[in-house]
Amino acid sequence: MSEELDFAMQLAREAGQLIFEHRRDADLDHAYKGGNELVTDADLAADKLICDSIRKAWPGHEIVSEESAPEVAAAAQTMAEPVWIIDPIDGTVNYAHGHFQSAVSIAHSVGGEIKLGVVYNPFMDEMFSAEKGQGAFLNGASIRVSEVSDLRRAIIATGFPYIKQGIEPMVDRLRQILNHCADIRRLGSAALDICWLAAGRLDGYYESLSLWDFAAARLIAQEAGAHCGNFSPVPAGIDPQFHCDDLLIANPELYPQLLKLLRQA
Ligand code: LIP
Repeated sequence: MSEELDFAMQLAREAGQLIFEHRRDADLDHAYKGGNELVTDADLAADKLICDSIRKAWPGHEIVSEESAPEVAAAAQTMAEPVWIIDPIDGTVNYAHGHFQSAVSIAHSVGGEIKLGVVYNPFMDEMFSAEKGQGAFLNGASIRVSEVSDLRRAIIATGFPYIKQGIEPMVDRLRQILNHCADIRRLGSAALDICWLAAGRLDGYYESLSLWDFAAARLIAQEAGAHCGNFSPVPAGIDPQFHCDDLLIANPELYPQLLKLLRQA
């Protein structure tokens, strides 16, 4: 295990403990970024803990964070210095409503490649982790994607943006999936959706996101044997590891079938 992965796992657990105790012991304060996107004081406290710890341990590294440095996400792929990509609470709406499907997500990119990812759900005490080329793990045990090959037996996860304008194409894609697959799940945390796919609990996933939502989980799924891509063209010069639009992640048997379905919608 690299020093960076050990650091990321310890930090994710520490931030997870903070958000767990914060919700247990205090009333949550919250606000709406841009009038739509929920953020709680726990998001901000966890973000501060994570970013302060990174700056102390890795002073020369860059940070992309949903709560304190979102504007540099687009540059993450080409940053010269190593970059930490942070979502202090993925599944903020779930967290604010007392649900248990929320996680701390930490990824580390070097030279334009995501080298490690950690996603920790403190409410289930589940630590998903991966380093490039080293496999994927849940609480230290190796995980693999499902072997479901028939769409009619497949459970597919997705999600929807905070702003609902222009949602019609998403409804059309949802109709396609419901007409051809066993069922859908909308669990409210992209990072955990993708990690559950890596662990074989889901068979496919699609959504458009922000980089911090998926940077860690996408590597975990890839290391667990998933095919990770996009169901619309990726612009020239953009590496799919950093491309936020129309993500599609599935086991290798289902990926081409889902790609065809989503493109036909
Ligand atoms: C959330 C994602 C979820 C998506 C939500 C939101 P947040 O991230 O994890 O999959 O559907 O719209 O983007 O805002 O909780 O970090």
